[in-house]
This record gives sequence, structure tokens and C-alpha cells, in this order.
Amino acid sequence: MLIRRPDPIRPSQITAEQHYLRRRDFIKATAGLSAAAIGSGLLPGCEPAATAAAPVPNPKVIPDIRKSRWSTDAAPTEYKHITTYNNFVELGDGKSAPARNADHLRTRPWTIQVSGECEAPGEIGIEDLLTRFPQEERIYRFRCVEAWGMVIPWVGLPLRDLLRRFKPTSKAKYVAFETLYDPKQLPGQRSGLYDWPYREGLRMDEAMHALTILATGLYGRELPNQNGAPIRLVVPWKYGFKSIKSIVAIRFTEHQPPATWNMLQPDEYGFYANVNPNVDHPRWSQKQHRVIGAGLFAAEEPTLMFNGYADQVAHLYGDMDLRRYF
Ligand SMILES: Nc1nc2c(c(=O)[nH]1)N[C@H]1C(S)=C(S)[C@@H](COP(=O)(O)O)O[C@H]1N2
Ligand SMILES: [Mo]
Repeated sequence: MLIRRPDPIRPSQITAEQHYLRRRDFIKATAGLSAAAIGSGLLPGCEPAATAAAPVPNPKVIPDIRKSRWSTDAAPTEYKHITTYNNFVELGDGKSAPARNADHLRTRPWTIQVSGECEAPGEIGIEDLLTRFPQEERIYRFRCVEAWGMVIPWVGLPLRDLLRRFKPTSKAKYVAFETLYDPKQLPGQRSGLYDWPYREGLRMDEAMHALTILATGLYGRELPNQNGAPIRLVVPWKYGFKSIKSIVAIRFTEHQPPATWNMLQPDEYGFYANVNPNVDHPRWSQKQHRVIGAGLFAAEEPTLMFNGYADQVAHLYGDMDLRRYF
């Protein structure tokens, strides 16, 4: 049995968070942060958050971040948890491995290729993207299919703002995404368990929805590698595995594209992967989730339909049987 003391608080981390909190004047969160720090030792049924790999916040502040009306007013999860409790199989198995192995990945130079059913295929470099598209803060509820959740202050741009530049045609019914493939930088890709690169896809209307963003940062700074630097998808009403990291390719397609977890275990991970408390994962319930950073004795929270975004997205699935299309 593992019982740990609360982590010593690193000066570097305090600075980043206090800066952030002061800037947002987000007084409420202070109580949440100390409660989170006290309870961060042990996460029942899961690997403890990586305490050895102390999260050093990315020094690069993203300038001129706009506020977004789409943010939840829930208090964000502590930076430490968001950046040490990750899923990123290319950087290792287990929640703490991605933070430990983060340095393997180089995120400059970085280009995204856009191709497929569009009139203006092309590419865009990350620096271009960061300067040409206004960056917004979106504080979103985030829900992993493994029944845990966080609240994450992302920075990014609506996916549709980027997609429109490439002029998708009427044949574009889906959008497919791919992560970088480079086993030298992503040691997990030396394993034959997955069919690399990691791939995901959205239906066109999901991709063009105002809530769907490409995230370039969190807590006002550029993304740490373990969270999918330099750019990753965030679809807040879907389970986390749809939110593909470290994207290098986007393709408009006529047919539903392959998606990594769906290919691997189609009975467990559907293509839609909408957060749905009424459809259990075959091996566990999806009715509740554990709140990362809430502490050892905190009660689980009930999971809401579409992760709480039903008013905004339920209409996309009006005529669909969500038990069949899970
Ligand atoms: N390329 C890639 N993207 C990925 C994953 C991955 O293993 N590889 N894991 C997914 C899963 S299962 C989740 S829950 C989220 C986790 O994002 P976070 O670590 O930033 O919280 O990333 C998703 N995107
Ligand atoms: Mo996940």
C-alpha cells in the first residue's frame, strides 16, 4: 500500500500558477488548489500522479489571449495534475510516463499538412498558425473513457477557423487527423501493439462545431509535450481519446476514417465516443467519474450527457441511436 505525503510545492510551479490566477482574478480557485495539493498523494485504483517528474511550466507565454464565452466557470485542475497524469502512448504506458519522456519530442520546426477533399490543399507551420489565428482561452471539462475527469484551461483556436482556409468541398464528410510518426522521438512507436501513427476522425459537422478546438497551450502558456505539443485536438463532449495529440496531418475524406482505439477494440471504443452516462464501457460504468486532484476522499461526480455540453451538441445526433453509435 502506497501512502505519500503531499508533494513539496516547487517555486517554479507556484510562480506560473499564481501568475495565471492573478491575471484571471480567479479567487475561487485558490481554495481548490490547496485542497488539491493536500489530496494529491494517492489515486485509488490508479497509478499515483507522477511526483518525481515535477512539471516545469513551458516558459513560452502565448500573447494576447482572448477570453471565450464557451468556458465553464468550474475551477481548473492544478497544472501539476494536468501535466503529470496523461495518456500519450507514444511517450510511454501509464499516466506518469508521458511527463517523464516528454523531452524526446521536438516540436520545432512543425508543419501540419492539409489534404483530401478540399479546393486549396496545403500546409501551415506552427509559428504561422500561432500568429495568424487569434488564440482564445477555453476552460473545458475533460473526460477520459477510463472514468476520470479534469477541468482544463486550454488555449487554442476553433478548428473550423483553420479548416475553412483550405476550402473543403461538398465531398468532405469527415476530417481525419494523424499524430507525428517518428519512433526516434516517440519511443512508444517502437511497440508493435498499435498501428501507427495514432489516428482520429470527426464527422464534418462535429469538426465545424464552435466547441471543437485545436489547442496550442494551457494555463496561458504553450503546451508541454506530454499534453500534445505543439498542437492537439480538443472535443469537450467526447471521451479523451478523440482528442488526438501532436498533429501533423489533417485530411478531408468522403468516408469515415480509421481511428486508433476504434480499430484496436471496436466493442469498447466507438467512432463517436460521445460522453454518455447511459452507455457503459463493457468493463466499467460511465455514470460517474473520479475528479483528478480532488483528493483521496472526494466523492465521484455524476457524469453528464455529452459531458455537460448537451445544449450545444445534442442536435448533431438527433436521429441517431446512441447505443449503437457509441
Ligand atoms: N497521439 C495521441 N493522442 C492522444 C493519446 C495518445 O495516446 N496518443 N491519448 C488520448 C487519450 S486516451 C486521452 S484521455 C487524452 C489525454 O490528454 P491529456 O494527457 O492532455 O490529458 O489524449 C488523447 N490523445
Ligand atoms: Mo482517455
